[in-house]
Amino acid sequence: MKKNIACLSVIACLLIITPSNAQTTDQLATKETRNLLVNLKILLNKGIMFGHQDDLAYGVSWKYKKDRSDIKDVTGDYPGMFGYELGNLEIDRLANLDSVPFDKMKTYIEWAYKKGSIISLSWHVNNPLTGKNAWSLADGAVASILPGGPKHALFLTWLDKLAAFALDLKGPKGEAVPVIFRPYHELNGSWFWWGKNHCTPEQFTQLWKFTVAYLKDKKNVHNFLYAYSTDGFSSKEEYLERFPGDEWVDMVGFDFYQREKPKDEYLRKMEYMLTTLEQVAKERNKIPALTEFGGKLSEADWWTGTFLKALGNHKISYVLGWRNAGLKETGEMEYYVPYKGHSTEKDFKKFAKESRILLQKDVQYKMLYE
Ligand code: BMA
Repeated sequence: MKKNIACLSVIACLLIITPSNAQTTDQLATKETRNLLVNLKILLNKGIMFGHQDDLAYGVSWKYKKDRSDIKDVTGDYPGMFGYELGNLEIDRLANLDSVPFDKMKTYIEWAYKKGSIISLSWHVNNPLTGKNAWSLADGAVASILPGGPKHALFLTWLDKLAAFALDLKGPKGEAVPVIFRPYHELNGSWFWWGKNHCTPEQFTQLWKFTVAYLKDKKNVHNFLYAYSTDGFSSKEEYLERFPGDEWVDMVGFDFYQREKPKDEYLRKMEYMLTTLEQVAKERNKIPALTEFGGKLSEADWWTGTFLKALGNHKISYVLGWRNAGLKETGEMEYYVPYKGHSTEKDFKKFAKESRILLQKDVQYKMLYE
């Protein structure tokens, strides 16, 4: 009898922790997607994946060179995590708002998956009400696309295109490539049409839920984990004000750039936000991540002198450095990770050698999708 009970409890334990039982937002998430969620949780105890937006597409002084990456140029290895951006897919452009062709993006994503890195997709989606870009502000844009709204049908066609792209991402065995989808980001700011001053918390959460439900239930997209990602915040209440609910979110994160902030202020804010984020993640059984960052790269030791200190002993899944756009048409220089010859190159190498900073080779053998 006792033996039977022991047996049963072992079986029960196994059932609890098997990936097939992972609590993904999407109950029908693919095996690889469920495995990813379980493995991300385990990996929290090992280190932080280093990510870079548009890494394989271009760097500060180059564009579309096979296998090139500013991170690889500097460290000899690729990022453990890659970010790509879908804005303009919904209006049938061949390239996204930062000129990355979607067919190339697809090959970068499939390559990253094959190499064992993880992938996140953001979506600076155009304003469905004004027909202009994501920064085109109009009160009522969110309301207009909710069920019953005048732009609802149009927005569904945009989600259809997003779904088609997601379903077309394939691994070597024909399996769908798991992706962390991070829509409607920086939602507590007001610079995007879905931002704080342009819709109520209820409208925002409705938008979130209907997007997720439509993708998984109507379009059969089962390779998404969903990331809720704010901008910087100053209280837990602010962070959670527009949180759609535990059953609609897999990951929690925030975007934060140092810009002109003095080091002390940056460190203080990061410490507060990462602590709060970890608390939220723990309470709600979610995976925490720094979903975008950028630092003061005029300081030669920024990586070990500031960023590593900001990360402290926090257990977060990944940090995503934004894009190395280089010199833009506006005359502005934009980059967030070093390139060969940059003044922080040496310090970045030191940073990347830290055992808990994970590049591609460090995550590869963790087999995050198995
Ligand atoms: C911003 C800038 C823009 C870019 C946008 C979307 O932070 O990098 O140049 O168009 O992100 O990627």
